[in-house]
Amino acid sequence: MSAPCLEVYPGAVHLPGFLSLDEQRVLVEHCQDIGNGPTGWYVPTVRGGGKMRVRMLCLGRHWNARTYRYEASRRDHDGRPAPPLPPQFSAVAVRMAEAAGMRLTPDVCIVNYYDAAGKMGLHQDKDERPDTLALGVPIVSVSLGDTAKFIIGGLTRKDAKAMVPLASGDGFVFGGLSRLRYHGVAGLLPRTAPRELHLDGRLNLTFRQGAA
Ligand code: MD3
Ligand code: FE
Repeated sequence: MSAPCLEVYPGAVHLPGFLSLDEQRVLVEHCQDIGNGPTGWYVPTVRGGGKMRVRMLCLGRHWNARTYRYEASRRDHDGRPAPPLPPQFSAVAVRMAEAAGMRLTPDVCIVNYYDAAGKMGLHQDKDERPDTLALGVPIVSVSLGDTAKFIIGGLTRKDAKAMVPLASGDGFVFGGLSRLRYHGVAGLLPRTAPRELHLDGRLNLTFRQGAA
């Protein structure tokens, strides 16, 4: 028995319903514990001065929203060292990559928290090390809570786009030729989270290699 595995584009593999409700609950609780602690959630301000429409938490390394570089401490926010990346989190990402026929050794997990108005504009993820990008080492995404309207395009901003609903417990692995595709989140489908998670909105975890 294995969960379904849908290759949306070469190297872009959707794993619907990969995580059990119990596995989801453990991740949600752990993220909320860190997020509500002293090195908790913040709203990044990007280059140009705009605020992002998500709350963020970087584990293992910090992604600086001003410089688009990874660093040890939250220099664009409160100067605190990034909380460690829990090994149980990384283990989930490694399992998902394996189910998609890929491999990564994550050194960072970026947790995005979307409330009802949360969204993320179209962008590429290319701040990781050049060798990681060139080799197509995947980013692994874990969705928890409300379903997201995830938008995926091509290698240029104007390419055709598709909408893929990402539901709670879904994995998505973006490696190989899909590693540099443009993507974003158009919004949430409100009140679609499993009630048992006690999560208002959505958490997305992205695991990355090459932030060190
Ligand atoms: C496709 N997060 O954190 S995850 C991000 O749902 C980000 O919070 C979105 O985009 C979210 O950078 C989407 C799915 C994702 C992540 C990385 C990708 C899709 C990707 C890299 C290349 C192509
Ligand atoms: Fe992204």
